[in-house]
Amino acid sequence: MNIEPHLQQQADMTFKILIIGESAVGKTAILERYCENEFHDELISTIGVDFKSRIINYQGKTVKLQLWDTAGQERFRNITSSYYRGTHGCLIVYDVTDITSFEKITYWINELNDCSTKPEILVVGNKIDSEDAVVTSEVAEKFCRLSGGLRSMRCSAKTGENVESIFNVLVESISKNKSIMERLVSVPKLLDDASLQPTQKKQSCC
Ligand SMILES: Nc1nc2c(ncn2[C@@H]2O[C@H](COP(=O)(O)OP(=O)(O)O)[C@@H](O)[C@H]2O)c(=O)[nH]1
Ligand SMILES: [Mg+2]
Repeated sequence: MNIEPHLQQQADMTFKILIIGESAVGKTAILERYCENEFHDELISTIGVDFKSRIINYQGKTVKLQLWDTAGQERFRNITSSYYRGTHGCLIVYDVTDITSFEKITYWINELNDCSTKPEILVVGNKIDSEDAVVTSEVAEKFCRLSGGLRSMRCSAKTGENVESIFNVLVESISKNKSIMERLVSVPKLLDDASLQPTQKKQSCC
């Protein structure tokens, strides 16, 4: 799987991927690392930016990943229904140095469970470069097993460790999910960038 910038205009399909989780866990940092290979030490303001895109080559097809980041709405539990609508995959991110952010994963799983069309979910522990890690991979994996068999991975947006792998695993899960792929084929226009503006308040999801 690799970046093919010259293929930007000719993607065979588009996956809508959300990055959710508590504030300051590193959602925006993961996106910046994945899309721009950059890292900033300060809190990154996401105001005005709804999503970034990256084109990958997966099993001979060009896949456009439309990667949605929150602009701080997660702090106020104020995420709109259009943000979740049509989602194919979701990273639920926590900070391995912050137990509270880990405990809040259940809240984010429930948000996605409200969706009529279930996305693929990957739970991601970020900041593994830090010496202050308190959430071990064993604890995270056990929690994920008990939460319906979710997958759990860890990464560092700061060093870049595992960031590519996380997206690769999520893309693979989406492409193996029959109901998601059938939906993609039947509504190919659903994910036009212009039709996905996060303007609507969350009422009934999806
Ligand atoms: N040590 C370390 N710090 C990180 C990492 N990822 C993000 N941060 C820092 O955590 C803070 C919050 O990151 P940000 O991406 O803005 O969090 P968001 O609110 O979830 O989007 C910033 O100060 C980042 O520099 C990481 O992998 N390791
Ligand atoms: Mg952010």
